[in-house]
Amino acid sequence: MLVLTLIGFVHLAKAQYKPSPENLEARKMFEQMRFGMFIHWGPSSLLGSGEWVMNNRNIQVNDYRNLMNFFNPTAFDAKEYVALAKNAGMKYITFITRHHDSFSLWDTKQSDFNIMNTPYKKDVLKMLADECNKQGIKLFLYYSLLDWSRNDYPYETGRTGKKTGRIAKSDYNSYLQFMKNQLTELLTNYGKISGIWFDGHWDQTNKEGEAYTPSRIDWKYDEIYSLIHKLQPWCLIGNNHHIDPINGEDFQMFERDLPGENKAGYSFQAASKHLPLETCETINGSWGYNITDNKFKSDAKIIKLLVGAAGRNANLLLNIGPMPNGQIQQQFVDTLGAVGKWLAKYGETIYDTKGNIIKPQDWGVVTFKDKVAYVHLLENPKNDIVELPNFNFKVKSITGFDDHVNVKYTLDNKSSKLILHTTKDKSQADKIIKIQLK
Ligand code: JFZ
Repeated sequence: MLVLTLIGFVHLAKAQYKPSPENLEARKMFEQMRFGMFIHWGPSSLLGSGEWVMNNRNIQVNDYRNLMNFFNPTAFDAKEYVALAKNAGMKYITFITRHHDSFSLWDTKQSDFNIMNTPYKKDVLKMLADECNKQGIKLFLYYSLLDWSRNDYPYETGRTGKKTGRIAKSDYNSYLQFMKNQLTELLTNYGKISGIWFDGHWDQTNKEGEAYTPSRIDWKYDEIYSLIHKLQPWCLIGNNHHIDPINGEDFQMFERDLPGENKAGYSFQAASKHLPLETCETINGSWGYNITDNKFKSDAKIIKLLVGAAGRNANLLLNIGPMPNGQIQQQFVDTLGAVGKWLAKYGETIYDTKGNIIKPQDWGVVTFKDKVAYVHLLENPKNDIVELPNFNFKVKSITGFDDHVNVKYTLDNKSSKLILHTTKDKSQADKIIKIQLK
C-alpha cells in the first residue's frame, strides 16, 4: 500500500507544473502592465463581417482560400500600430497569428495559407515584433487551437466549422505536430515572446453553462505547454477555454466579462486566486473588422472597464479590428487617444496596483499601491456615502485626487468600515480619492 501511495505521489509530483523563476518574474510584470491591445486581423477582414465569417457563411475551404489572392494590406504600418498602443497607455500587444480560419500572418513553412503567398508578400509579424522591441511594448501571440480549414483538425467532434466542405478523416496527432511546428517557429524567429494566448478549446465541449463540459478530444496540453516553456521559459501561457486553469498555464483570461462577472455567458469559472488575470473586450461589439458594427462604447465606458479590471486585480486587453488594408478606423483611434489622455493623468492609480483587497462595491473599486489606496467612484454613491467594508488600515489623510481637498470621513474601528462623505459629477467617468495609509 505504502509503496503504491509513494509511486502515486512521485507521479503526481512529476506532472505538477513548476513555473521557472523567469516565468514567475514575468507574471509579476504582466500584472503591473494592466492594459494591452488585442489585434484581430487577417483576410477575414476583407469581408467586413467579423472573424467568424467563414463559419457563419459556411464558406468552403477552397473558396475561402481565394482571399489570399487579394489580401494586400498596403496601409499596414507596424510603427503606427505600436505607437497607437503606446499612446493609449497600453504596455503590450496580443496579435492574432492564426485564427480559426487557419490563415497564418507570418512566414510559416508549415502551411502555404499564409501572408507570404498574398500580393503583400511581407511578414507582418516580423515587422510588428521588431517595432514592439524598438518601442518597448511586450508582444503576446494569439494562436487558435481550432481550425476551420485543415482536414487533420478533429472537426467531426467540433461544434463549429462543420460546413466548410471537409470530408477526409481528421488526425489529431498530425494536427498536434503541425501546431508544435508552428509554435516552434513563432518562439524561435521573432525574439522574445511574452505570452501565447490560446483559443478554441471550447469547440470540443458542450456549450458554456451546461453542467458537463469535458473536452471530446485530448489536446495533449502538457506536450504543447512544455514545448513553449522549454523554448521560452518566461513565456506566459493562457487559454481561453472558459474553464478553471489547467496545469501549465500562467494566467487566466475572461472573455467580455470582468473576473467574477458573467454577463456575456462565457465565464462560469471562478477567478483564480493565484494566477494573474486578464479580461478582453471589444470597442464596438466585434473582434475582427465589421463594417456595419457602429455600437461603439463610449470613452467613459472603456475607462470604467479598465478601472473595473484593475480593481479586480486584472488587466484589460482591449481589441481593435483593423480594416483589410491595414488602416485602423478613426473611432478606434479616437477612443484609444481618450483613454491614453486619461491614463497620462491617472496612470499611477492603475499601473502596478493591486485590486481585490477590498471587494468591488456598487459605487466602484479600490486599487492599492504601497501605502496608498485609490478609491475609484465609477457610479454615483447613494446619499453621498461611500462605504469601504473590511478596511483594516490606518488612515493618514484622505483627499480628492484632482483637487487635493480633504474628504470628510469616519472610520469605525470595530466594524472596520470606512465611510467617505463625498459625491461625484455625473459627467466624470471615474472620480478618484486618494487615501494615504499609515
Ligand atoms: C473567441 C473567438 O472565437 C473569437 O473569434 C475571438 O477571437 C475571441 C477573443 O475569442 O471567442 C469565442 C469563444 C467561444 C465562443 C464564441 C466566441 N463560443 O463558445 O461559442
